[in-house]
Amino acid sequence: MRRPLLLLPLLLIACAASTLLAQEQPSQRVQERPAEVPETIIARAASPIVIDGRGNDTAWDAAEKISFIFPWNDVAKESPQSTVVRMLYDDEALYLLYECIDPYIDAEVTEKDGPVWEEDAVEIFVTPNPEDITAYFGYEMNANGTFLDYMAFKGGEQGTENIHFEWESESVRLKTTLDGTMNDHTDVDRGWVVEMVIPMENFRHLGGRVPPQPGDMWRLNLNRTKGDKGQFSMWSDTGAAKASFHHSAYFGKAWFSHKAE
Ligand SMILES: [Ca+2]
Ligand SMILES: [Ca+2]
Ligand SMILES: [Ca+2]
Repeated sequence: MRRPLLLLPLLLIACAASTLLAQEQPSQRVQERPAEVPETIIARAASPIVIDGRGNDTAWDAAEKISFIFPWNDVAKESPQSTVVRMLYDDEALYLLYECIDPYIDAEVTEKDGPVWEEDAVEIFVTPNPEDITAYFGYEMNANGTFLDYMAFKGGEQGTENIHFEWESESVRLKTTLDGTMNDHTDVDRGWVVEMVIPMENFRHLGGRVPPQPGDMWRLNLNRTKGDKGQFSMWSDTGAAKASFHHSAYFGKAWFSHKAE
């Protein structure tokens, strides 16, 4: 009976020490925390997009090119694995194109909702409701086209408190293409592409206007995991001391364009 009482103070000390340790752990940041979040314009798709993992559809020419940043890596010392993302929309869907430079492509997860974030993967975190950006949808796609989808709540600097992995999107399609060899690091690859369409119906349930009207703004972030030999990178710096994508207060602002451009 006495043992728990004796252990309790020790446990409290241990907890206090670990809290202190967490506070004192140095930041891994190499960039200043951002003063403002970035903004972009999502143009309307002016012509059909074939989801084949190739960005040669005419419609993509009108999309703004978003380059990723590396808040936690000194890319002057490490060769950066750069990413360019393009987005388009129409009344039916949001379209995404990720073009990833990558000398070492790795992706083994093939099961829907598997841990794709542990390998080469890209992501979009997005909410149509600018009034409450602590709740958002997450999509994570690895280099072999496997994806994970969820609703996340209470996104903060250390992560989220509550992710609903059981939520399932409907009729999402994506296709990846590789320029290199998968899971073979004896050679040097060039990269991979994800082309994806998310029907607008999947953005309901968190408030905001779905489908978006011209001039509406959604908060979102675009991310890339580091894979076996890469770096974490993203569009909007989450301001986190260590690599973390779930700090939704720092999601960028994406404005839906009035016209096909
Ligand atoms: Ca295409
Ligand atoms: Ca890689
Ligand atoms: Ca390879």
